[in-house]
Amino acid sequence: MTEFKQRIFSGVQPSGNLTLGNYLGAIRNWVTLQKTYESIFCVVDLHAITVWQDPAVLRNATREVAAGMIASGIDPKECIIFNQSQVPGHAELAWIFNCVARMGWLNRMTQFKEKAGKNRERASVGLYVYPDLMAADIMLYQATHVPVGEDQKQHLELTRDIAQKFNSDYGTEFFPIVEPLILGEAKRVMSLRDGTAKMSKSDPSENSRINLTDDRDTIAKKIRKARTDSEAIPSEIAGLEGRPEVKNLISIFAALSDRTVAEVCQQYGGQDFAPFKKDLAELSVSVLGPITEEMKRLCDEKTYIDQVLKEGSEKARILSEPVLKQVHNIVGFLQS
Ligand code: AQP
Repeated sequence: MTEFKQRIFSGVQPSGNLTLGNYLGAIRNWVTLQKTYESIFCVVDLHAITVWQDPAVLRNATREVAAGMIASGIDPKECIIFNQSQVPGHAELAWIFNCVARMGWLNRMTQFKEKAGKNRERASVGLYVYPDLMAADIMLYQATHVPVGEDQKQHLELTRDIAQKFNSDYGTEFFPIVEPLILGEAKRVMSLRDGTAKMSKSDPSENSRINLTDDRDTIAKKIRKARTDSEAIPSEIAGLEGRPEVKNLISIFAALSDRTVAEVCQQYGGQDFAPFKKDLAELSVSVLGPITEEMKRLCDEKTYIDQVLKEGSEKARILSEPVLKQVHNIVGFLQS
């Protein structure tokens, strides 16, 4: 068995404002993991253009997502932070993986079905092969672990399938079989308006999500308006069954306060939602407020952010080039 260096890769699309979902499902866990793993964090702009992005908005969002990562505590001196399009190996390995992955595998991807909706025929080919690019992002660095929200679990299973098929097709153990790291009490943060839909940057309803750029009043207003139901808060986890909106708010509270869902149920059980929502708004502001402030400050320092991304890209290229060269060799591409 090949021994791989323990390495993390993960990314965020610059397809809008960072949300509480991105923070709790991914970025916050990265901050903890960067202390124990060699870490590579990527602003995945190639993924973002699988749906139309205005070029000027995309440029801004790329800087803003990088600023959000740094403001949340990702240390550019300890980790590699870069934007995907500055390292050509991602697109190149994705092509090779397009030739490894099977149509049947991609046809099962729920994210494509959700995003393409009824307009499947009009969706971009990029959106369809998005998971192949994601597999390439990870395998380009032979990463062993990927911290993500629960929504990305299926794509990581596909990454494992692609790595396994590549290894078996070419009689090698070149690619590691990656392990997902899905951590915390809020693994899938749901929309504040609909507890059955994921909180998402691109949801047309602003009130469905909390953005890392929201100010105190906006956060309080969104939480006040968050959908609940007419029953009291349950005092046990079992009482959350069939109440997705309530479960979501309790999970967010637990994650933000570093407590368990059971503990939060115990504290607020039997009460109605008004005091709970008030406390949740205060808690959210106290955790997110300093991040928002720092993010704003960093967004004004475009030269600094661009420099971080440039240096990160150079480091990423140095790591990725020998991997890609070996892939060329394994596949049989003539190298002069
Ligand atoms: N609601 C969520 N709960 C938990 N984790 C989440 N993540 C995203 N939304 C939630 C995690 O954040 C990381 C980056 O996600 P992404 O930006 O690359 O893509 P996404 O999952 O498609 O996120 P969005 O916000 O829904 O973007 P759009 O609207 O553009 O599609 C991933 O680790 C993801 O699991």
